[in-house]
Amino acid sequence: MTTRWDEAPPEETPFHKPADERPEAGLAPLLGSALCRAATALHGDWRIIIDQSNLGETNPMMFGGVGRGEADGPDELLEYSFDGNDTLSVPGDWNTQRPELFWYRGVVWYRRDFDWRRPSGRRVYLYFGGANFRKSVYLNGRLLARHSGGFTPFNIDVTDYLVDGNNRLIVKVDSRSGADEIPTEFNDWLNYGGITREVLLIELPPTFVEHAAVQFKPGSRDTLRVRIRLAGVRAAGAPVRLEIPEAGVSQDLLTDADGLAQCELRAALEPWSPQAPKRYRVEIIAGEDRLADDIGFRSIQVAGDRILLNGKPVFLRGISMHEERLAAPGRAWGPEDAAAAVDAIRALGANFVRLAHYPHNEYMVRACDAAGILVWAELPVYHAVDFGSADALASAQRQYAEMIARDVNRAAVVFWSIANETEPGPARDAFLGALARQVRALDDSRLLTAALHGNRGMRRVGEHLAMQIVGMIPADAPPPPVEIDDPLAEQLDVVGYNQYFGWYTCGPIARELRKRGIPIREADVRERMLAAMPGFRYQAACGKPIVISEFGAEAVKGLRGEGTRVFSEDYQVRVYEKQLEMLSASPAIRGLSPWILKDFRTPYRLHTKWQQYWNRKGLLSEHGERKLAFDVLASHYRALRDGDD
Ligand code: GCB
Repeated sequence: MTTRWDEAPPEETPFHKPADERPEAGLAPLLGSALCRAATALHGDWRIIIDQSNLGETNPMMFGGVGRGEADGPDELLEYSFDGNDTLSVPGDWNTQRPELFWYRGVVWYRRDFDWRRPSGRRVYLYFGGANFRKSVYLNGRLLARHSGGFTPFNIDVTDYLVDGNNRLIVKVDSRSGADEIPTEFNDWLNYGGITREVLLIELPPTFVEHAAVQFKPGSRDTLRVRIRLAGVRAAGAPVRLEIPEAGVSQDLLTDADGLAQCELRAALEPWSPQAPKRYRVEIIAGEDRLADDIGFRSIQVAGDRILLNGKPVFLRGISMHEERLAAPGRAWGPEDAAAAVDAIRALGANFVRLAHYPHNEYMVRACDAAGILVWAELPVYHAVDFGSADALASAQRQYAEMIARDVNRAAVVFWSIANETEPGPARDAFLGALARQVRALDDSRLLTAALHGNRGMRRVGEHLAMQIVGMIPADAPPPPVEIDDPLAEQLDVVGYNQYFGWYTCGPIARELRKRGIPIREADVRERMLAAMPGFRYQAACGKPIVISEFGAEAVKGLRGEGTRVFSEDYQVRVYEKQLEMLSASPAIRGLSPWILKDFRTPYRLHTKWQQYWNRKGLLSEHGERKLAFDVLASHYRALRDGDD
């Protein structure tokens, strides 16, 4: 190794660090409706270097000189080069593009050259739809910005850093998150690395619409709440106009000195709903800038333990999904992947999808908006986050703000979920309390929810079953109610609840009984559990509506089996049948999003025969083929739909 580690970056190295060390240093406020703007996409093959030891930024013989490009000639020793053969397609995860990167967690450097003529008097934003996880963005040799978080967009005002002719963009992507991040490194899904979403150059006039939120005022179906922020405003009184031509709306507004214009106005608008996902073309005009987006309007509220959509009770016939392609490996992105997912959701007869466990790409949310599919959106506050960490909270709050800024105008999004399966305790309660307050302050027009952990409720019912098996209580003693006892429920509008009766609940009972000298096979406990499930009742959670945000069982496509054979399609069917019977009997349950639409990749599933690093709870196989349980859920939803939509 000839590299000198002690060598300081030479003076002339155009390596420049933003003085600001925050993880989101150098970013411009997020552009709203970015996908609706004319843009130059920087897609296609980008040159890459895999930097497993994370040397690039610190070693001057390597990337200390990112701006210089390649060596001057054959005599200059630089121990890096982008000019080999290695490329990755952007947008795209790296795991499924190169076999050596399948399990890789670490740093990859991306380089993309592009031609640009500096337009005079116009601003230029470099917009990333999402890249996992920590990024540093260099343009023409300068480190312009950092961002962390794998699933939300960010943008940089690059106006002053572009040159006429060739420009060189280098992005460092480190797919590792960290103990004080959201999510942490421990997740039951493969956390694909790379620049997984769009990269756009967006040209803007000097004064432009930075963001606009146009939705019904909460609870109303005839009054719009409008909030428009212009960038480039120097003094109060900048004019901006809102038009919804189809509804005859034309409203002139003036900004304050910060560029903010807001109002409420009455409008006769046909509401958006799953049956009729009506969207209007909404135009915002500010000087030379004209931003148009298709926006639907609806109200979503709770009344007691009911969920009201446009004032009428709605039952959420849903499904959960990860952001993976349906019939090909890897992360989903773009209109085609979204259309395929929407087709599968519709084939189930669903009107609702839980986009788990992180913000999915904007194309998916827009496709749901167009198709009339209600959306549960969530942030990966997943399991054991370091709830005492101020950094983790700051990260969650920033990522939530980015998701809301991106999706605030999507009528389909009815839930903001703040957490999945977290354990109650002072630190967790304080963390999620702060997050809940922030989300409500940013957007009070959606319902706040979280997927609570069913482990304690399941354990109590399991203990009852065990006592029946050993004869401590009569066989016909009614089971205790499934109690949702997490104090977080009080802070939510709708209580999400994950439970796995019929799957995870049986082994622990059999093992515990055997430990106490009672010889029983797991198969027998499974049979007892399936027989008992239709009798389980869910206790109302603080009188609020409940959505069963997960249930399921694993099955390998094509594996058939008698009785309770785990991983067989037949047993998955049995669990679905009993779950649906059980859940239909508790009136406070106002929706379901079983786990999960499609088998998904995960480092957690180590059964080398049946799982092979796939979580097999999909109703579709990893190749997108239907398992038998798909039809069980579809016919249940068809029956529920009669008379509805
Ligand atoms: C859960 C988690 C989800 C897992 C699922 C499972 O409760 O929320 O991320 O993948 O269970 O399959 O165990």
